[in-house]
Amino acid sequence: MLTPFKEPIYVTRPILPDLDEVQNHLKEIWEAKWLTNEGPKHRLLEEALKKTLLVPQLSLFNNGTIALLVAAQALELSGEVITTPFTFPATVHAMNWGGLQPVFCDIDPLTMNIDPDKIERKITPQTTAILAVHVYGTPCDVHAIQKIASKHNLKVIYDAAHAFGVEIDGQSIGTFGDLSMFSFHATKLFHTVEGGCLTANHREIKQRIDLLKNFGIKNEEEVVLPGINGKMNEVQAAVGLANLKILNEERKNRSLIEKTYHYFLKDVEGIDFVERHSSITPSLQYCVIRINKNRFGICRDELHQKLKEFNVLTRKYFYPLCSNYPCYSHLPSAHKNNLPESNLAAEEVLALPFYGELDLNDVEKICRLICSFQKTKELIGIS
Ligand code: T4K
Repeated sequence: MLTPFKEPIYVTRPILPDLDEVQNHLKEIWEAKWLTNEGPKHRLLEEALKKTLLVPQLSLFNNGTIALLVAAQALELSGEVITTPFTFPATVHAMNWGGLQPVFCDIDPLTMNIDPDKIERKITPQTTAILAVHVYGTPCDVHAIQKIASKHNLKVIYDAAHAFGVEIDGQSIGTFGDLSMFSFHATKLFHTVEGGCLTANHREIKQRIDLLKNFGIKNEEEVVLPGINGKMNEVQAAVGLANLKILNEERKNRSLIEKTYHYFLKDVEGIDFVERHSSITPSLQYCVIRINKNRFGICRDELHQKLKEFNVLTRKYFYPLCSNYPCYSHLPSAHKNNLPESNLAAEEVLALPFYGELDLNDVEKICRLICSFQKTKELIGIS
């Protein structure tokens, strides 16, 4: 007889570094009386992350959303930007705040990333960029996207909020396109409480980004660009430095949890995982399943609700779909007929509890619960 968990099991919990380690950093910050504006911790974290993410250029930010806003400014985008509706609101809102018109393109049903085969027909004389998202850390078809961008002289920004540490054949995900944005929000694999970064391949663009994130101030006498306040402070950077030390341990634990979910759920009728190619080094940011109502017997929303009754708080990332928000649903590209795969994915996805501290016995229990709700009762792998 399966009983509810006594305490809520959240979709994620933040990694927390050793408190003494953080306190040591804080002591140094207090002594230096240098709290923000590119202090020593900021510089250390920028260098450390360049090595961790294997990227030539990196600029830290106070959060990922501001980093996206600055990316659009840095690349001098205008007019229309082709993007995916299957993402967190920040992706599309950042373009809107930058005065850009989002044009929604449908996704590939397997990766749930923007479908390169559908991008070209969205291009108009006003299009200046493609903003693609590596959803759940699954890499976009970066080569196909670059081919289209080069052919039409478009910029490419990747929202890599979920893709910390992802590599394709050993190449960092942060080196594709013109710019990539990583989020370091508390719910991310690596975090700085709030935070983020932009990665780039060239020094000139980093210099422009660094001006833009500091109000465009070049020196005491010159303000050269219409910048914003995108700066990461020293306390955030300190948490980041401490978190880097526990990242590998977190990855190891998450890998075991992912394997456990796969072991119990992969053969269950009506449940599908996102497939991962062997050339990909994963982020282990999320563990997401898709529920096919006809095969599983109940729909995703019913499963989400039933799990909640057992204190398992899964999340429907990304429902509702951005193109269905009242602020975007009037756009011609937002019409449901143009976005069948995105609309279906938004109805079927469920992010399972996934964080290093999650007990493997609890993972097994969550799987047993999921199987117990299956109407067809084909409990493959679980008695
Ligand atoms: N692009 C994409 C594709 C993104 O996914 C995101 C952010 C962005 C851009 C923007 O990056 P940032 O500007 O945020 O750097 C969460 C995060 O707030 C958000 O950063 C993230 N994506 C999104 C996918 O997830 P919510 O609204 O689901 O967060 P919340 O507060 O409901 O937290 C989820 C669960 O995490 C809670 O139920 C419990 C746990 N939690 C959360 C926090 C904040 C904790 O245990 N401790 C905590 O401190 O958005």
